[in-house]
Amino acid sequence: MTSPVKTTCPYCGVGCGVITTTDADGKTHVAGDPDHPANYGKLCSKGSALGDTLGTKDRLLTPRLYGQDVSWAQALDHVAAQLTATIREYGPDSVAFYVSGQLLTEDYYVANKLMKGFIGSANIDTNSRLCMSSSVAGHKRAFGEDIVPGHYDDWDKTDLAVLVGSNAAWCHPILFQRLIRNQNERGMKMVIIDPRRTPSCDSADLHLPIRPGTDVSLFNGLLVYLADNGFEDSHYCREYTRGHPDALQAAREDAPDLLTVAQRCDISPDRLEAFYQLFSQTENSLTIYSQGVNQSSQGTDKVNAIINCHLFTGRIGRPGQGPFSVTGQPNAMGGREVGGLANTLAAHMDFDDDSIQIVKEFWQTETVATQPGLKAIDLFNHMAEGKIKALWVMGTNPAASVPNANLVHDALQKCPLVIVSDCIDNTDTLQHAHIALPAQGWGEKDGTVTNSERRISRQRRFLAPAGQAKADFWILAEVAKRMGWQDAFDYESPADVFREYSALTAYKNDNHRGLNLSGLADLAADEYNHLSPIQWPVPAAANNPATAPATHANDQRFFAQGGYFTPDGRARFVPVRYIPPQQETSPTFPIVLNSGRLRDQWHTMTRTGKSARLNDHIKEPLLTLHPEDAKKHNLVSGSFIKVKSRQGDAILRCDISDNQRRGEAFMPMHWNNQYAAQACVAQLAQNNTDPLSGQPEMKYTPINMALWKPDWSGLLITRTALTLPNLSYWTKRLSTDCFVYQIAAKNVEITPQQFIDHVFDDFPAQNIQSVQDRKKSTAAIAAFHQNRLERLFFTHSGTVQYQSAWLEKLFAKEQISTEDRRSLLAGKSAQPQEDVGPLICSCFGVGANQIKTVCQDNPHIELDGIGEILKAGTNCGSCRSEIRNIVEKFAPAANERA
Ligand SMILES: Nc1nc2c(c(=O)[nH]1)N[C@H]1C(S)=C(S)[C@@H](COP(=O)(O)OP(=O)(O)OC[C@H]3O[C@@H](n4cnc5c(=O)[nH]c(N)nc54)[C@H](O)[C@@H]3O)O[C@H]1N2
Ligand SMILES: Nc1nc2c(c(=O)[nH]1)N[C@H]1C(S)=C(S)[C@@H](COP(=O)(O)OP(=O)(O)OC[C@H]3O[C@@H](n4cnc5c(=O)[nH]c(N)nc54)[C@H](O)[C@@H]3O)O[C@H]1N2
Ligand code: SF4
Ligand SMILES: [Mo]
Repeated sequence: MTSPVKTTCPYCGVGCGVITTTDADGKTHVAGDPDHPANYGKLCSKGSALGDTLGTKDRLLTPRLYGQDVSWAQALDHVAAQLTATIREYGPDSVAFYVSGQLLTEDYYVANKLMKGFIGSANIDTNSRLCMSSSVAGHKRAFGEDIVPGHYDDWDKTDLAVLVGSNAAWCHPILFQRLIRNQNERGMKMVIIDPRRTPSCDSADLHLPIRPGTDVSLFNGLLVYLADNGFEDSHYCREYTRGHPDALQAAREDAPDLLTVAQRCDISPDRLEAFYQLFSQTENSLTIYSQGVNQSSQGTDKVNAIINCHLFTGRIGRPGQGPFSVTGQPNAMGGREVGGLANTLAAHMDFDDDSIQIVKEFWQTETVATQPGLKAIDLFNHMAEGKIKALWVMGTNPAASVPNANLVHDALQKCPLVIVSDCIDNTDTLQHAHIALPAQGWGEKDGTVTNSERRISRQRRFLAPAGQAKADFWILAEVAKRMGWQDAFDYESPADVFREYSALTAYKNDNHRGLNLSGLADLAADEYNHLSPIQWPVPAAANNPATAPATHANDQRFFAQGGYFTPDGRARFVPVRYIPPQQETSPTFPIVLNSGRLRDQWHTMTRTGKSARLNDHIKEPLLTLHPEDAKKHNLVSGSFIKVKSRQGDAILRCDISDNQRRGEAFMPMHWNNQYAAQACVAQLAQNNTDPLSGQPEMKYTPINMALWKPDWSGLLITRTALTLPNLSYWTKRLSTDCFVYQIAAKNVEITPQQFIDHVFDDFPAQNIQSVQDRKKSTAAIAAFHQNRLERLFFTHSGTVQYQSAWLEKLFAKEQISTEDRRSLLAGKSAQPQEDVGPLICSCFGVGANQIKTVCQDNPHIELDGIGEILKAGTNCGSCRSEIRNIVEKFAPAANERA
């Protein structure tokens, strides 16, 4: 066993501390870090399963040039020469970087410096454009700088948490658990504003299922209510802000009274009033918001509508009070800090003359970019028009995540030079790469990340790099040196980069910028290595991080006494009015498609897709619909649906739930061309953007849909992954000892027999056993190697959804008994195994059917009783709301309690 290493979880912006140990067989164990102030020892289902995602399988192990493995020297020389030649021929703005909130701060800083300081273009943008840019723009408008005023301690101190467009139970699980604890222990109240009844709503005191996109009116109405009922903090407004009469005037025009707002938001006036009353009367209120706010054509206005209410009541920067934008990715915040967005220059400085001068001096360069570059959506649009000649993608998978992905595929196809740095060797984006560069992944790379509360934590190395994988900052610096900038990129370690970045935040700062890390600019290598999680600002005198306690105890809140970063030091109220979503529904596209996340998958599944237990939660991509919409379209649960938008189409299965509003559907963002035939939401989603932030409206795409009837369905389980022939429907899932494919097709594409011939052609006839029933159009085929099961296929005419749990378990056996063989082809188990149903608790592997059985046996059981019997829900707690739903449904006494 190696000695424990303290590092940070590479998934969400909560930024939990993790302790890893690696045993003699190379298996890594992860545990929550009890000293880390983001999580105090807890981890959610994804964090707990991090060990499953490591290893060299499916990794990109060597640099590749036009499909050929090459040495690093060859790859780097080629990249540098091609970029130089492109810039010489077409100018600096013909090249672009598209980077990621999953890079470390050090990587991000070097990428930004290379593009904006030396190539001399600002064409570096990041997937944070799709994620946080509306919050950034809203913060800048109101505060003069992109600053989250509060910190996680506020989640423990608040008396009212309002979650707007945030499904924190699944997306920020550890923070959500804090809210639940405060609800239980202190009677804190929780309100959720989300068109869907999400798993987070199971714990809410009040849910407002608003019409999508109407948040601005909801908060304008709140502002009016606060004004009319005497809740203005006139001292705060007078001393520290500017512009509230105009904002209030706009709010009155947009949201004159409760009834108008209730109608616009399509919720009951009673519920609306209950929310307004609760907010008004609760001084300690915290408004937490995420992608339901940001990913909107009016995202920035939504952010300011929220902030206006907090400024008006002076509820900002005090314990338990404030607007709180939660970040998505582990280093979304760090990327914003270094300046990775195309419309910022560096270290919270923009393209004004003073900032340009400061950055020029600091980087000692004459070629600093002087105006903003292309934001992500514009970047891919320009590329599709042939205007971008070279693109370098790092740490993101735009072909699967940027909306209107068909256009992104075209753009990548057209771009003469596509360089992709990734850890994985098979992503939708890598398929377009001329040059693929293997990057070190979590556990191999070394540097820092900043979480939602501005806390900088170390990600530390505890594994040797896979193959020849290198750190992203190293790859960038090597290319920069080869392009002729040896001195400016002469870094030996991430600590070198971090010191330089910290020094830039301090350079000529004079308290003009809240982002100030001067106290970290002189860290010795050892101090950097041992750096405890620390919140910025870190002014020089106040801190010696080498001796700082793990829980940095300063009160690191902003703005309780003004001190805004606007020219006059005052916050700005922003007048905002509701604007409907840009692409409206129409008779041809009558349904609104919403999209977002599932509990146990991370984005395009490149890592979580490698964990069998995470894949067990939701096994196929589903489109969730309201029962009436399903009925109208003749859909039942499990039916296939063909979905079309103005941008693209998809085929996926139907899931029916009255958690959806009528006329609205929800689709997870995770599946892509590596995991399904046609279930990538990015291909459907529209790419209209918020005019201020450039963030695309990914929660609102008009679609239509129709029942799709295959001629046959099938279930394929195989020990090794397969390349399937072209089919309308397939999904792929890694299970413990096998891969599971659900399949459906029309006979004109391929018949079951043709499919069988294709899939079993690598087995000699004597290794195959089959049973066919022509009358019923069913078949079952199994292939063995000696006595071990290698591949299984079942097919049936029409639409069938196979249960595969017990069949998957047969792949764990080294020998299959004769009896097992017979019954497996008959579709029955010889020794029937309990089908545990969909996995609810990934920490302890407990399925829905097991919980159901316990409920039926214990009619009086409550949520905690399930934990006592099955342990389900007692570790990370991410599944507690799902367990509660089952208890309410199947423990008969629950109805009496209700
Ligand atoms: N399990 C898991 N966790 C993650 C991630 C992951 O991939 N998987 N990704 C991380 C990242 S990068 C991010 S950005 C965060 C995202 O975290 P969240 O923003 O919480 O997650 P989403 O599911 O994208 O969307 C949130 C909610 O917005 C709602 N919504 C849609 N339209 C509107 C609207 O008009 N108004 C309001 N008020 N709500 C609306 C949706 O119904 C949805 O429930 O999650 C992070 N955490
Ligand atoms: N319809 C719809 N679309 C969405 C969203 C939505 O809610 N709805 N959400 C949007 C949001 S908020 C986000 S954040 C994006 C996320 O979208 P992406 O950023 O495209 O998603 P990931 O799967 O996280 O891609 C990260 C890639 O980087 C690789 N990688 C991981 N670590 C490293 C590293 O250290 N170095 C390098 N070089 N590579 C690495 C991974 O293997 C993976 O291929 O999706 C956006 N798209
Ligand atoms: S909440 Fe879960 S995914 Fe997010 S940082 Fe913590 S352990 Fe990782
Ligand atoms: Mo995100």
